[in-house]
Amino acid sequence: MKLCHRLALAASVLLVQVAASHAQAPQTSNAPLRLWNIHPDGYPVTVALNSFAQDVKKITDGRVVIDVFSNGVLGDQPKAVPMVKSGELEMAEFGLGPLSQEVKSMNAINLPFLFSNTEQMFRLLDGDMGNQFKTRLEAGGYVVLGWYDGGARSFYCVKKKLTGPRDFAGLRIRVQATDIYLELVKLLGATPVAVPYKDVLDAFETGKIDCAENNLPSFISAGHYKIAKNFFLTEHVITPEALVMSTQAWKKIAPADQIKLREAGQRSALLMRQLWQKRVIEARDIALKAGVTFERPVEFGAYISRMKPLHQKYWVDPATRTELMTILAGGVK
Ligand code: BDP
Repeated sequence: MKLCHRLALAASVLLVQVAASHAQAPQTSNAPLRLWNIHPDGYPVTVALNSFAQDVKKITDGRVVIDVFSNGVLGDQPKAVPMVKSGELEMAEFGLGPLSQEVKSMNAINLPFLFSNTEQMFRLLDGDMGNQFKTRLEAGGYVVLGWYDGGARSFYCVKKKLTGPRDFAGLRIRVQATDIYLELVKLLGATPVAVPYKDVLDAFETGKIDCAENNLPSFISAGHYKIAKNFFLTEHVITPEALVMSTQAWKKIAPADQIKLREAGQRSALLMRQLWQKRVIEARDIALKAGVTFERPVEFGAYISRMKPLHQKYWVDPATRTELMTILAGGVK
């Protein structure tokens, strides 16, 4: 075969291959959107995000493709939050604590001892108040596609068995690096130590901290239960999380697909909330089998009165007052 024929043949083979690969690949006009997630495979958040990504690909006929990056491989939460705001990262699922560092009015829903259960919280979030929060977050750089469940957070320690408010004195307690959590721990008479989520187990092992606080599913999935066997069911913060998209990235999505993304986001949130209920029960069983002991406060009055300065601060702040009034009108612990 002459050289020119061989070249023509090679070119046509290449063309067929390119055409075939195009037939398989989705016809996306944009690069896949990266979705940040701190949790491991199988965790309710991760399962819901994967289902969201599949749903979106299907209902947009492959125009919007989402790649879920779990286990915090794209970086820790405190770094990821501003990256979504600036548009460096397109999507994420965040806890409200870190998010309220960027959008201050979100602090209203993150205060301690506001809700008795998640139903109270979701009644507000799925209604007008949730929509007001969405507007504020959107102005701050985050489009909310779904309110996820962040569960009820409680304290747990390696050595100390907590049973009452006085037991907190002098303990070094790991918190997220957010104002409310830092303040909350100080008001209990302990020392807050801000440690990124992925480093908490290490901080326990090296003795940098005595205790931490989190929900039961994270207590298990992050392995904290292997070392901190004394659990104190304070449920001091009942909090939502949010599936968010960077406002910058959102503007590049066609309006018809934006509607589809919102619908898929809401479906994933409902799925996540269902999975969460189940996971809390499973997590408790795993903890009990591993020898974790559970204590429960006898009454909450002493804790709530210690939180007064914190509640006061956000009560007088115009950025949070209206939301706080709405929440209190909806039921207090
Ligand atoms: C987990 C939340 C995650 C927080 C983490 C923490 O899902 O958003 O970053 O707690 O305590 O339960 O840092």
